[in-house]
Amino acid sequence: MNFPYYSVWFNENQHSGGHGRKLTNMPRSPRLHLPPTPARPGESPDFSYLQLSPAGAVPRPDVNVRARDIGYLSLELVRVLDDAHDAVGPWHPHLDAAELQVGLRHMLLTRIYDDRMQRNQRSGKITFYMRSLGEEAVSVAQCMALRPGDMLFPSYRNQGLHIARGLPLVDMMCQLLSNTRDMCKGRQLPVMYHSAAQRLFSISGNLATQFPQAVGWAMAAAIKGEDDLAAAWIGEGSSAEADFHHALLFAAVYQAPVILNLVNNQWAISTFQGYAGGEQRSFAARGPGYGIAGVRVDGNDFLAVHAVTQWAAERARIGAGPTLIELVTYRAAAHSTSDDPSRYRAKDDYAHWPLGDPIERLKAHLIKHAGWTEERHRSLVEELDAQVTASWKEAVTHGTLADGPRLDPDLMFEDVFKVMPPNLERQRAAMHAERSDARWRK
Ligand SMILES: Cc1ncc(C[n+]2csc(CCOP(=O)(O)OP(=O)(O)O)c2C)c(N)n1
Ligand SMILES: [Mg+2]
Repeated sequence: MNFPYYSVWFNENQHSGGHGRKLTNMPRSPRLHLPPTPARPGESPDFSYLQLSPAGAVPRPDVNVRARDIGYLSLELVRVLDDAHDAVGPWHPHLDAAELQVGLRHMLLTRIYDDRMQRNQRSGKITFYMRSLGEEAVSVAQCMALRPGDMLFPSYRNQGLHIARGLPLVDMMCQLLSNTRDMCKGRQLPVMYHSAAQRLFSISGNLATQFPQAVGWAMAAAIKGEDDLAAAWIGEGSSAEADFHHALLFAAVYQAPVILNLVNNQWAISTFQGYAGGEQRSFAARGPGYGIAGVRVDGNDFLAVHAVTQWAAERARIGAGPTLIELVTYRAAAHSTSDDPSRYRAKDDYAHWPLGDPIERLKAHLIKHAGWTEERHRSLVEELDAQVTASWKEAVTHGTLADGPRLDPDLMFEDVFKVMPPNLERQRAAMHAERSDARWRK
């Protein structure tokens, strides 16, 4: 089929980003609109579509405010760190220097871990990896603003949550290796960690399942009268799934103590966020539509992310209901080790991202206000680098892709059925027969 008008419409508007379109450019009869992607390979990075608010400019309402009275929070952008690296405005969380340094440490460890695992995949030591480069403040600041008893439902780009909750790196690496110490017993794609002890729910590769699961968990906590809350993370692309909407409806109706985090890193693999609905209105603005508080926050501003999460947590704990937080950030690296972003977006785009880098911004703030120095920073990087090296050395003693020890294949038949159905009994017997056959042939 040929759609001549649509391509004209697309070309005319592709650099406008959708916002502030002139009426003269609007079609005069119904037309299929294709959301524009701002910059393709070979073009200059273009972030003119991004709606920003100055640091310190957005008011901070009381935590018991009604969702319908704070629509502005879902359209503005809560920011604390300004361009001079000062913390300004009503959302300033006033964390002490020691706590901020812990935040910096977790973010740096996440980045160094990511970098090393990416290289391990490239040299064939693991099969697959996904980095969170540029998004470290989301997981780390949010985790630090929550309590250890709160239940977290992460996505595959939230390794900072596992690191900030204290899951040993060796455990995470053994999962990537699917070796004998893999907490998933070889049954999951690399990066799908979990930890019952740290209250980190299993990661699902089926996008957006985190939201209904977290809402259900929060409803149960409310029924039991507990004051632990649930927090979940999905990407902006995943919010196009029906699960997102079911979850918001249930959360609103039952006023579940839940924080629903939508990480808007602008991309869903090669698809720009406009196609998930970000062009006409912010993702956070979907909250008020359901009667849920919606807050749009600078996801690369550690202090703002911490403050907004703490606000939402307090709100949930006093029974004032759920919050939808849109964390505006940028996926600086490829989607995964199987992706090549130079095929679909502008080169050097991250260098032009208007909200900067979360680690660099917190570092600059600490240098200016909390006695941090380049020297201390360098030695912290060295220390964390050595920690990653030592952890990998230990992880491989539990098995690698090439060498044992290996997981017992019998494990694949366990943990699903209390009483094993006859077809699986037969398959297990066949496997045993084949394996003893193979041993006999040697
Ligand atoms: C239900 C479902 N549909 C499609 C996919 C394939 N898929 C995996 S990741 C991804 C992109 C998700 O983008 P986003 O939600 O923005 O998260 P991000 O990767 O940017 O963190 C897609 C389409 C999937 N895993 N599950
Ligand atoms: Mg995304």
